[in-house]
Amino acid sequence: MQVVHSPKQALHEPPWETAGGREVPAYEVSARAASILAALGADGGFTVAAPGEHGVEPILAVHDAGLLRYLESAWSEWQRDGTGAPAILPDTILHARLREGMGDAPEPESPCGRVGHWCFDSATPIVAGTYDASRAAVDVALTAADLVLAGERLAYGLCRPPGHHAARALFGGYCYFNNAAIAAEWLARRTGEPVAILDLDFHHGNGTQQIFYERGDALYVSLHADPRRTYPYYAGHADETGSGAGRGANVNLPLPLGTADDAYVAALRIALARIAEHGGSTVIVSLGMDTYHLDPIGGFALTTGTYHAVGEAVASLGRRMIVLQEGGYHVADLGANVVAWLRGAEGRPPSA
Ligand code: SP5
Ligand code: ZN
Repeated sequence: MQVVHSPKQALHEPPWETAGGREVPAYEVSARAASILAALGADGGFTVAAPGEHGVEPILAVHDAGLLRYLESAWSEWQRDGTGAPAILPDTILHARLREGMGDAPEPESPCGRVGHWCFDSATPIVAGTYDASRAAVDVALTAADLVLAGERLAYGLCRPPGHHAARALFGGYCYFNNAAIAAEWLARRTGEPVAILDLDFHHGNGTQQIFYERGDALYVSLHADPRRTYPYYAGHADETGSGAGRGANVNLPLPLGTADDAYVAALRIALARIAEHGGSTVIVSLGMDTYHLDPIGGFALTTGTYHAVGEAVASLGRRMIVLQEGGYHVADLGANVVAWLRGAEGRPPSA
C-alpha cells in the first residue's frame, strides 16, 4: 500500500496544552507519527513517499483566506509583538454571543486579539513550525488523493497535525487546516462526483461537518463520543443532519462513553449503509485511533483486533479509499493499531 508522509510535519512540536484547568504535556506530538512509521516499516507491506506541493489554492477552496493569512503570519508576529511565550494560545476567544445581534467584529490588530479571533480552544498551540507542518499535512492528504485519482484503490496519508476540528474560518482541536475536507473538495472538483467522508475519530469532526453542512454532494458520516459529555461539546448531536441543499447529507452517530468493540461495529454498519446509499466512487476516511481502550484522552474501549475488522468492513463498500490520520494518543500502540486497520482495508490478515 502507498503511504504519504512528510518529515516537515515533525516541525510542529507543541510543548504543552491546557486541559481541564491544567497545563499538561501536549498529546498531539511528533512521536505519534514516529510510532506509525515504525510499525509500517516493520510490517514491510507499505511504501512511504513524500508529498508533492499543491500550493494554497486547494486550501482556499475550503478555508477563509483570513485563516490562512493568520496561520502564515502568527509566529513571526508573535516574535515581533507578542508576549515572548514559547507557544501561542488564546486568552480571549470570539464567543458567538459576545456579538449577539451585532454582526461580525473586525479582526483585532494585536497578537493576543488575533489568535482568539481564529481559534476556539486552549489546546491547539502555535509554535515556530506549526504553519510549515500544517501545510505539509495538507500536501500529504492531497497527494494521497492524487494516488487514488491515478487508480490506486487505497492510499494512506499520515497527516500530522490532524484536521477534522478545523472549520472554514476556525482552528482548534489540534487541527489547523482540515486535511480531509481539503482532499474531499479536491476530489469532488476533479471527478465531478459526490464524495463521502467517514469520520472514525473518537471526537466529532465539527470542522468537517461545518464545511460541508449545506452541501448535498459531500456526505459526512461520523461515529464519535456523545458531545453531551465529550469535546467538542457544541457539535455532533444526532439531530444535526445538514441544511439547505445539504439536508440529509450529515449523519452523526454519537455513542456513549465506554463503547466497546461489538457496539462500535454495530454503529459502523449503520454508517456504512448510509454511505452505500450515497453516490460516488471514493470514501475519505478520517481515521482516529483515540477510540482505543488505552487512549489517554479518549473514552471508548476498542481493541487492536477490532481495527482490523473495521478496516475490512469499510473496504467491503467496494469504494476507493483515501485514509487520512486524525487523532490517537496512545503512542506505544498507535502504530500497531494503524497497521491493523490498513491490513484489514487491504484484505490482508491481521499480523501474528
Ligand atoms: C484530532 C483530535 O483528536 N483532537 C482532539 C482534541 C481534544 N482536545 C481536548 C482534550 C481534552 C482532554 N481531556 C482529558 C481528559 C482526560 N481524562
Ligand atoms: Zn480525536
